Amino acid sequence: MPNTDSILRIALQKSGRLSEDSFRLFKECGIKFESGTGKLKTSSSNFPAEFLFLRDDDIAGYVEDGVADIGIVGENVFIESNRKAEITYRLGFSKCRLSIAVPRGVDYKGIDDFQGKSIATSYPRLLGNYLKEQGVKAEIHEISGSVEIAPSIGLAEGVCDIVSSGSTLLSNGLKEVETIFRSEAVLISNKKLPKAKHDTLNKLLFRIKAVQTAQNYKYILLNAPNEKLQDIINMIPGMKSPTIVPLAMEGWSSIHSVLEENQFWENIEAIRSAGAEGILVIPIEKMIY
Ligand code: PRT
Ligand code: ZN
Repeated sequence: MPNTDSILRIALQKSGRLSEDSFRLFKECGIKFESGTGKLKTSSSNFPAEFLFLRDDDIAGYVEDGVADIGIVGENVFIESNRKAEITYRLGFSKCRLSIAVPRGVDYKGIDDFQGKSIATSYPRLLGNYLKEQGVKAEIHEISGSVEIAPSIGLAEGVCDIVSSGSTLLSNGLKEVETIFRSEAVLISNKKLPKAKHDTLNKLLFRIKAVQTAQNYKYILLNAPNEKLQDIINMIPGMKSPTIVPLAMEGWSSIHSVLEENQFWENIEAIRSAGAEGILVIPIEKMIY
């Protein structure tokens, strides 16, 4: 059993847009726990961690108060909450933007159009800061849901809401005119974590980084005639010292290397015309430098 002082209490969204990716992240980090059992709290069987499953709106407050040590939450919700906790790591999933939208038929010229008008939103703090920065005096109507219907029922001239694909705005006859904040899932931590818990957090971050680095890289294998080996190696940026293995077939070798996937695809046609065959691109689970 781990020393109880080092057990990290982790707050995750119980069910919603953050849950699946949050649960997957821990799984990929090799941290086992039961989810989806309806329990509100569970312990990991192989890592000093306890998990609390909550509404996303409650996570920042729990972390500020120290009921949870860390949590995963949308940056939009965290900033809006104004809770005091640290953003320790940006996770890159659940990306979205907070945007202002107006009815499609409106001839929008700029944010100054909102002087003396009103905007409905569930994000009064983020919107208020933005309007202040822009020097616009507009009324903010705070509503907790179905923001996008506000203009059609005469509640406000515009809305400020989360947008991902844009289809919700479209189907409500609205068009996006200003993006005021870009958000992604963030790992937040209590500001006064005791040393033992901090050490556990560092172990967790080490694993998260290893998983995320690995996702951008692939293990590449390809076969090539020996006289073309150097040409092919030169075509692949980042391939500094690949492993070259002779094949049973006379005059051919296999090249093995770890590459950033994008660099590889950019040159795939040239690599093939140079004579490469049997190309395999294999995912890497974890990568530790
Ligand atoms: O039940 P609980 O309170 O825990 O969850 P919730 O319903 O409050 O939040 P949830 O699960 O919907 O979202 C959690 C977090 O996911 C948000 O705080 C954002 O950081 C992030 N996220 C990413 C989104 C979206 N994409 C998103 N598309 N949150 C909400 N939406 C909604 C948006 O409000 C709008 O109604 O989806 C609609 C727009 O989507 P598009 O694709 O039509 O543009
Ligand atoms: Zn919520």
